[in-house]
Amino acid sequence: MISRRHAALAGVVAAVVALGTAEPVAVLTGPRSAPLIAVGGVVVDLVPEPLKQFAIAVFGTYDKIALLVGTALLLAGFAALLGLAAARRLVVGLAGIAAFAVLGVAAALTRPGADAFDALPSLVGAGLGGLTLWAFVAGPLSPDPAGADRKRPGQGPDRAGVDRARAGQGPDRHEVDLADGEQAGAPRSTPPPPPAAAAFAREEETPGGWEPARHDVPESRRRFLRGVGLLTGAAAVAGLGGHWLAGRRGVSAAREAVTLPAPATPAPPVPTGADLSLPRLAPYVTPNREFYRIDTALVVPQVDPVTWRLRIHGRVRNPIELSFDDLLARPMVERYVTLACVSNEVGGDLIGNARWLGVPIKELLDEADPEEGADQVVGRAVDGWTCGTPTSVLRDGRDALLAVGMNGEPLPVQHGFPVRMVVPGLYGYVSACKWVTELELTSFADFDAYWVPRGWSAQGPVKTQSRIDTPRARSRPAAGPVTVAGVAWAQHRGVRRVEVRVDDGPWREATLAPAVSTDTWVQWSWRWDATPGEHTLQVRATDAAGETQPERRSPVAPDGATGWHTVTVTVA
Ligand SMILES: Nc1nc2c(c(=O)[nH]1)N[C@H]1C(S)=C(S)[C@@H](COP(=O)(O)O)O[C@H]1N2
Ligand SMILES: [Mo]
Repeated sequence: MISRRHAALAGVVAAVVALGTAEPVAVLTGPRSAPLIAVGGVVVDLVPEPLKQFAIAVFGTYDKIALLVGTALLLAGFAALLGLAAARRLVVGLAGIAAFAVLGVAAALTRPGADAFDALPSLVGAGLGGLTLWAFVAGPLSPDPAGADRKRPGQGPDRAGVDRARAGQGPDRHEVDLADGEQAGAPRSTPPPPPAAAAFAREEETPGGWEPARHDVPESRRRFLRGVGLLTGAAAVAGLGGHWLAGRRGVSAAREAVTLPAPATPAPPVPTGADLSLPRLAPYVTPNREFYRIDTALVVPQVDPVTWRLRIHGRVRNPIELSFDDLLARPMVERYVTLACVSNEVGGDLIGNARWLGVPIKELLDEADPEEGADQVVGRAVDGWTCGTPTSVLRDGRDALLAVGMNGEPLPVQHGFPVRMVVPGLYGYVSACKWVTELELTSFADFDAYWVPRGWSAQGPVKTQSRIDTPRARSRPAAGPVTVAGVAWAQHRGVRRVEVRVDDGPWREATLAPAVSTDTWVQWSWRWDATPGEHTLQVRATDAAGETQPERRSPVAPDGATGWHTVTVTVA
């Protein structure tokens, strides 16, 4: 009979085999069909909003890794329990694996755009995982294989021989084993258990109605442990290799092959002085690799520009379908636009400014000719994610783009390659569809985009905000003149004024750096004569319409945080 520790280990190894062997299969069927990713994707779509907020708050943009690691740990726990169950009744363990297979298959098949082949990784993985569990618990790799050990000790001639051979080694054999360096890989039996444990072991062993020959255990245990090592190693190789292969099937090569056309209308140059270039102050233009990333995709969608198509359809008189080349052939405009996430807390960094190259969405919509009443344009991504943008906003003349370029490069894959939406003045969740393949004209009454049923507002204009970047909270600037600086934004309206105050004193007007347009954030600075002691700095911005940020703190849900960014420093 297999011990509890071994049974739990067998369960975990079976799970590792299941997940590892599913990976190479997923190379053929697509990374989203791998069980962990498929189930993780469902979890992302299903977890209650507060939990997701918590995850973003705690793990920031590492929330996905946290989710996968958490899922893996949870799975390991379940697998150990399944191993224990299997030791009592194998069918129970196998049924547990089958249940996980059903979960994996269901998750993979319900992902947007899935086909029947997506069931394969879970099925193959579960099959091999089940086989592994059987082999360890009741099959040839069992630390106490049924075939051999269900015989009474001393029954067979070879067994008797072993018993005899070992009998002479005396009671100290175990200690010899443990002390002998040369025996590193050799069977190790633990010292005789204390009486209580022995009783427990005995109890575990009784249901079979037999007593194992103690001297046989090292033989079969060695086989068991070797099996554990070999199968774990093989599953790891299969898993990592499959993962690596899947990565090679990605679109980074296709991305590198893209040559962006020159813009018909280049972006206005960044005015001198727009970037104060202060340490710790966010640069006016955010480099691509530092640009925040927020999306629901557990694996970054790999969209081949050769097969990419954009359909503009729904309530339009002229449905349009465009290829990537069609898009690139159109006159491109280039614009600086600051993108912000609705989940950005006061003082947070889920915001960035980039130079985007793309085709005005307005021109495409004008050609498609929306019907009256089609007040919502639903951007739909390859991964099924959707956002709903007011048709009026997309047609009011602002630089809403179907973007292909970001800061002079094709869009990074994480940021939506080959094509995404960028709409000045709206939070990303209602406007910035990455990996976009459809623009569907509908109405707000008829369709709720991804985040709306999850408690977020259907309308998401960016709220006026300001942030202190320097000095940092809890820093210790020296007494004397201190440059207080940060960024402020009110995309498409523009920032009129930024004010700073110290310790609830009078508001002082900060100096605004120039900006390219009202669609980007602006840097501000204010010279503070800092006196020793603890001080609280606060900032607030007023937009071009004269509206000042409210002091009242409101949470990010349902339509963006409000409140004044406040930092406390100790002047030395
Ligand atoms: N396909 C897809 N596009 C998406 C999202 C998503 O989850 N899936 N998230 C949106 C949100 S909430 C934001 S804030 C922006 C962020 O864009 P970035 O990752 O390029 O900064 O993308 C938007 N586009
Ligand atoms: Mo967002």
